[in-house]
Amino acid sequence: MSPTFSIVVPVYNEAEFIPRGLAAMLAQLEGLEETYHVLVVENGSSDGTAEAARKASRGHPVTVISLDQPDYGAAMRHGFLEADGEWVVNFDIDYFSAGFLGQVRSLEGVDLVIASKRDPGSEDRRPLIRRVATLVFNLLLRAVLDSDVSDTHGMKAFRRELVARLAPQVESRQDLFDTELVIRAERAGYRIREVPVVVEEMRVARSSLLKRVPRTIKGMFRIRRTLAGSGSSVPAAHAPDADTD
Ligand SMILES: Nc1nc2c(ncn2[C@@H]2O[C@H](COP(=O)(O)OP(=O)(O)OP(=O)(O)O)[C@@H](O)[C@H]2O)c(=O)[nH]1
Ligand SMILES: [Mg+2]
Repeated sequence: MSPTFSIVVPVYNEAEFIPRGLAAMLAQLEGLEETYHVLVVENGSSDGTAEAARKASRGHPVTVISLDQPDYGAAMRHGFLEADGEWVVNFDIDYFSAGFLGQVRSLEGVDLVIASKRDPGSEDRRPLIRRVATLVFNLLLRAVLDSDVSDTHGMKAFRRELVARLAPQVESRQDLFDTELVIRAERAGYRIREVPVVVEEMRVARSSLLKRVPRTIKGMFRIRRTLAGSGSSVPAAHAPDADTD
């Protein structure tokens, strides 16, 4: 039977952190009333990440998938399309919360739930530079993609039907896969709810903002071009209420 939550966790060169990160995640999930399955998707790691994940997940409802090329977006896409839960969720190995799943469960009439670091009720305990990066990203979502969503990075839960329909259309790989999926969902008229979150780093940040910022800006303009080229901003054929399949 398919679980309530399919949780996709992309991982890359995380052999050192996985014993702590995955154990903490599984300990939180064990407290859930709902059923769940975790899909750890590794690609291109050179440090034995997949073996570490298999070892740390023994005895738990976890599948570890290994692919070739290091690519966050490709790993997410693969995991999302494998997922068979009622809700398809994404967690990072260093950023997750079973409490978020409880919030998702309590909401009705929603297709996509985003734990937004920019929600007025959120508490972002990360260093100033990371918070500023999130603010800039938020402004770009508005300015470049004309979006009302305040955050697309981090924890999210999508109804499986949305994923099945829109994930195959997403062209972005690397960091912008989930951003494009959220924007496509917004433009297709899916019901989106943002919920507050407490963000605390489990380890020192390892990604370089210097490399990431120009890549993100370029990627957002590419999404804008792709979606402009795909017709109207609200493709009726994709709107949940106009389903003719
Ligand atoms: N499969 C896969 N996972 C990746 C890749 N790059 C990053 N990840 C995973 O994506 C998640 C988020 O990556 P992080 O390195 O924590 O990056 P971040 O959270 O955006 O930034 P900081 O934590 O602030 O450095 C983690 O679970 C990583 O292991 C990749 O190329 N392939
Ligand atoms: Mg992180």
